[in-house]
Amino acid sequence: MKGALIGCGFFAQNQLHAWRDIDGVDIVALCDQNAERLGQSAGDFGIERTYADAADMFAAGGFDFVDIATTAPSHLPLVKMATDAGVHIICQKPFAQNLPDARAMVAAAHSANKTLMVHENFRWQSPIQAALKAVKSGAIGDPFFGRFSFRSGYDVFSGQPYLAEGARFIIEDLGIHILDIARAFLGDVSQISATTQRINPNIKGEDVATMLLTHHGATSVVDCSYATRRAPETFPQTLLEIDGTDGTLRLDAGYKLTISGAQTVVRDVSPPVLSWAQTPWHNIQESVLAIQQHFIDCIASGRTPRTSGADNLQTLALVEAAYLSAAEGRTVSPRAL
Ligand code: NAD
Ligand code: 89Y
Repeated sequence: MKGALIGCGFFAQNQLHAWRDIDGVDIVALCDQNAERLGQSAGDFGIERTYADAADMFAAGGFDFVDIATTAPSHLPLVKMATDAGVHIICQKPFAQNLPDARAMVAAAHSANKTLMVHENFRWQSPIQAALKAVKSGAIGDPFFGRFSFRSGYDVFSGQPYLAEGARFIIEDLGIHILDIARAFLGDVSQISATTQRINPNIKGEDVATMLLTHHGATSVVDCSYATRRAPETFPQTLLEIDGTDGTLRLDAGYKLTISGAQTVVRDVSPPVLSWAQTPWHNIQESVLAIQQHFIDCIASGRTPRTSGADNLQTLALVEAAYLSAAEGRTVSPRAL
């Protein structure tokens, strides 16, 4: 399968490495408005066809799918170009700046009969997958409570300076992944209430968010912070506590998975460090390979990806509902948005 990639920035390097690791996939064209980044990535990955303008790349064609690795404002026009060109799409998160844009992209892919998947990769991290497998197998009975926690003091702004500049920060950038993990474990959400805080005075958006979610038959707390200085520093680990009718599951710092039912089993579920990965990012980097492999497998077998564009509407609605809840000091139903 031949692919093209748009946006050769900070995170796209992981996507390019992962594509190289997937059998039967060849990235044949690259696009970026920034000539330096475009040239650097083309050289590093040996890709000959390069474009400053995505419209020119789609007009030239010659690929089956496009990987959109740009930030959210460009997603709608780029997805529309892709559906007009009749190619499958894998698009970075946050999928859209608002729900109407996200719905328009899902509708465009549906009309073109093309696969549209979002890089909602945190649930694809192998420690999270190990925990999910245990819960879905019934190891702790029916889950009735979850805590999904991401707290760190890691400097994400040096690699991604735009994160300090937006009116929104942690829910839209990082909380989106943790809300998606909560959905993966406990299902969709009927109500959410949230508070936000800004602790770091040098950024515009919120860097702390605490959210209470009502699922069908379960309640969860999703707490996220980039203002937490602690030892050990756990970036970029999501820590879990799930209580079920027959036991509990915990994913603690250092990728330690404890399942307590009739007996207690403790496992090290540390993710592998891929040849091109760097700690502590290896956890995220491995999930990039896993999600991209899933995208290819789904296209080949005609299945809908688990983190499809349509599925991601639910996660995006939770993000919008969390901001609305925090702004208005009330509980919000994401289904009403
Ligand atoms: P970046 O700013 O480093 O790179 C984006 C690149 O896209 C830039 O080089 C820019 O010139 C290019 N670009 C933007 N619009 C374009 C257009 N219309 N045509 C061609 N090129 C265009 O950003 P980044 O840090 O790499 O982040 C990209 C996205 O990845 C963000 O949405 C971010 O949230 C997401 N991200 C995801 C994860 C994850 O784990 N899934 C991790 C980090 C970042
Ligand atoms: O952009 C974010 C993401 O998706 O994962 C971690 C991150 O790079 C910083 O919060």
